[in-house]
Amino acid sequence: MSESSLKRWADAGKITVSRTEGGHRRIPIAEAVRFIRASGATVVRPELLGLADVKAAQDIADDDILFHHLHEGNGRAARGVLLGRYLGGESVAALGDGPIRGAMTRLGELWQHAPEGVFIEHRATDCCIQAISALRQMIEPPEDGPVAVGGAPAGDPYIIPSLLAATTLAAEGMRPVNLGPETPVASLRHAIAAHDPAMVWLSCSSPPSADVIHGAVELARELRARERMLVVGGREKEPVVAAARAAYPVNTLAELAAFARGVVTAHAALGA
Ligand code: B12
Repeated sequence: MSESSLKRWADAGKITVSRTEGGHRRIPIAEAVRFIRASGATVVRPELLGLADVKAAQDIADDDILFHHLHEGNGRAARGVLLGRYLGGESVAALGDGPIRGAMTRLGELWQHAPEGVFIEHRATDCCIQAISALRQMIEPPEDGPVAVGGAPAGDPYIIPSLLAATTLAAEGMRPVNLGPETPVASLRHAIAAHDPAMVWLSCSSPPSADVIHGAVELARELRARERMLVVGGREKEPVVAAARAAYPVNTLAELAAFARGVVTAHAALGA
């Protein structure tokens, strides 16, 4: 687009800019990304946004492409696919529930068929974490958005699910504090005391121990008494949600996004 249209949109408030001391307009990357998604603009020269590896949308829509790049350990290409699809308008939740989950499931089956399967899976996991982290960095939730705190419980080493939950929440306007894998319930309590979150998430990918289940039951009760919610997701959430009746079971990131929208709306109404 031309410089003059850009200036016009900025002055009309369609793009939020700040001014340098010299009076020049400055557009934060997160704001540029928001505008591109909202307007359906095509990114012709991604390198100008510092996104050198972003691929043209038509080359990356096929979910096999992400699997292929992760399988080959090509982190730059995997990042380009995710960022390109996000800029093209797909939501973080849809990318997580769809191509990312699909690719990781296929990668997790390799060890049964090939001796080098574990090596490929571990390499792919690192590439995938880096790609999602790049996406996370492009999303700047509003400073007055409601806080969410969460992680995976003790004994659970899985990084990607909680990282995706945090990125999904940020995309919906919440400010996530992701404590990541192996987080004891006691540490979640410290984070809750420090941040007063509107929502707490627990991502369960490993079968939870009796201690984890007990801790989640207590935490869910405490949070409900304070009108806060504990949402529990992940492949191994069933034992936790069966015991913790005060917790909200959530199956997908799309559902989590819907929950977050409700929290953000309620928060805005309270602030207004
Ligand atoms: C990477 C990986 C590992 C890595 C993790 C690295 C790391 N630090 O993150 C390591 C090497 C540590 C590992 C270890 C093991 N693994 Co493993 N692993 C995987 C793999 C390939 C990918 C996991 C992943 O990140 N998936 C991507 C996420 C996004 O998908 P997801 O978990 O399904 O999450 C989705 C939903 O559940 C939901 N969700 C998740 N969390 C949350 C939270 C909230 C709040 C919400 C709303 C939603 C939500 O949203 C996500 C998107 O839709 C899976 C394969 C698979 N099917 O997932 C095997 C897999 C889970 N592992 C498996 C196994 C067997 C093991 C080990 C026992 C291997 C061993 N012998 O040591 C250990 C056990 C570790 C433990 N303590 O539990 C099996 C489990 C089989 C079973 N059901 O019993 C799988 C299925 C592989 C397979 N097909 O055999 N693993």
